[in-house]
Amino acid sequence: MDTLWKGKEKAHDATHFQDLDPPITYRSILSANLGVRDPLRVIALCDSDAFYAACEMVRLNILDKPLVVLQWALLIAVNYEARKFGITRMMPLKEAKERCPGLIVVHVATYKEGEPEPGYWENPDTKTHKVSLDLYRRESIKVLHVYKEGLPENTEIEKASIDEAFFDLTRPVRQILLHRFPYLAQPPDDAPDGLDTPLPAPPDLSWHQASTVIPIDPRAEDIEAVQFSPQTWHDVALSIGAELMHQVRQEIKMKLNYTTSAGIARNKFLAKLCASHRKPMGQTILRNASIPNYLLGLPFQKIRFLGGKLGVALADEFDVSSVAELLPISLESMQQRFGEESIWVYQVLRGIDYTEVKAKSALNKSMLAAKNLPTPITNIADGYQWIRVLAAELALRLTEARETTPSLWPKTIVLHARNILDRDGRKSKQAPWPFVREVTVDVVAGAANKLWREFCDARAPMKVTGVSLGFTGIEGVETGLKRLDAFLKKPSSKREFDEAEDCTSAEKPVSTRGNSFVCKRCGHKATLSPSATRSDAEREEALSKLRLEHEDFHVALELSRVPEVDAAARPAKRRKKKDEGIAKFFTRDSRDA
Ligand code: TTP
Ligand code: CA
Ligand code: CA
Repeated sequence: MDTLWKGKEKAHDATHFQDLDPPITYRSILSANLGVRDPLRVIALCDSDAFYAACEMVRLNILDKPLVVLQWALLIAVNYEARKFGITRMMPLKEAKERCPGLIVVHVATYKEGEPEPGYWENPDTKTHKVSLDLYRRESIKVLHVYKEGLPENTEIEKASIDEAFFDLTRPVRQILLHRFPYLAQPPDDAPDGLDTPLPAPPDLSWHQASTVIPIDPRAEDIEAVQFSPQTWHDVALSIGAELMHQVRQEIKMKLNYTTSAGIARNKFLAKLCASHRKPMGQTILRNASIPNYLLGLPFQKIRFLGGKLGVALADEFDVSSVAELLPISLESMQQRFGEESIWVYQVLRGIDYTEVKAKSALNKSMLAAKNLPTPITNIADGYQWIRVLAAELALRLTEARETTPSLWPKTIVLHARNILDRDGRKSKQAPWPFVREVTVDVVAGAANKLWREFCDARAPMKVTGVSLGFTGIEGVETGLKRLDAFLKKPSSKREFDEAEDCTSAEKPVSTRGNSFVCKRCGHKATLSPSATRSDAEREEALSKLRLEHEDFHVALELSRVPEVDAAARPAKRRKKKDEGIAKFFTRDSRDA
């Protein structure tokens, strides 16, 4: 594809970008799964516009007015109306108000001691309140549901942060391609290499109308002529991907009133990069031919993961600031300095990223409520009020999560605290979490208070500057059942606890008679509600459902006693791995939960 290099004065070494023009053959289009190296790969990233501000606008039913979201004294989200006044994130509130006297200022919801639910209080204070992001989490899940419903079933979706998701559209796009261009399904009889024959050139098509297409060379005079026609089948694939994204983004607007922006490209990092090209309510296509010039002019810190410590280290080590300057550095010297894994950096600079789009488990395995304390806790008694605030948040979040997955239960409750007068600094205490149907503030606070007392050493001085309370090992009962099942299949000598026998003894744990059954283990009697229309079979089924529910209860109870080293108890091991190679340069974005 010679257009790739056309128009660039300072000829760059085309060999750097060879990967961008792979042959596309009948075999490529007919393969069901070519994975991350698929030459027709289509990845999108969709990011909600001014997300927290948008959530508040929808909640308050305010449209088209300048609004900012405040967290303590900081502006954390600025809607696009307010941006017209030159207001930016992190600007002092005073300045923002001067720029726009009619500005609507919403402080994020906070938990207040003694209140079971977060609210929008007047003058919240970090000394007495704790920020709640629950509204945004909830809305984030709703957006994700619309993506899932709106896109073809074979789209892989990965939630990447509170307001972003990646989409692997390769499979649905391929289906559409074959449907629209059925002649691609079979090589012509005279094809020289059979399935390995390259596809014929695509017909003259235009790009998806509502998308912005990044030009191949922004400085070329004949931009229209060169850029505005898909020239490869991958271009056509990107354009179809853009149709799908546009449609689902419109659904989000219609159903939830949120606007979003998307980027569509051959891989994740490029999709993310070009998603911010046209905001708000825009979507951008970055075709392969446009990648070299797009990347060359870029300060490399703009690339996902190269913005942080790794970017700084690269700039320092090689005394460079742009992608163009980094390109001549050989893979060997990069690996010498930053370890094996820096091949990832080397590839990214060449427009390559083999990272998969992978749906994360629907269940968040842990939940954490944390608070940095502006006024440190110096004695046991002062801790209880904060624990109650954290307990309220956890109780609410678990209860809410159970609305969609009723069988959800955590295995462990963990309290972390940072005592700056203690040489060991941060410590955690944990306890198995009992199976309780109603997780109230009182129940959570009760368990947490106990951990707090264990944490506090009455004889030692304390100055606690941060506490967090969390649930870990959250699972649906079905998963728990499977795990228990696997566990019990091990030879008994390997079993780590005895009680397991109780809940899976060979004899049936319940006896059934008529419309009710009595559990032999706990004596609980469950009775079906009377129904005149029930047949015998239906009665049996209803009864066995009740029985299963009750057995779940016992299994959950037992599982909560299974000793397991969970994530919270493994920090040392993890840290070691993290410190190797380039990994140590990655810091987790707290919003990427
Ligand atoms: P972003 O997607 O970075 O920003 P945004 O959605 O507000 O605006 P844009 O239209 O440019 O995408 O972050 C998503 C939300 O995360 C944001 O609305 C507020 C929150 N956030 C913080 O709380 N602190 C921060 O430093 C950033 C960057 C975001
Ligand atoms: Ca956003
Ligand atoms: Ca974002």
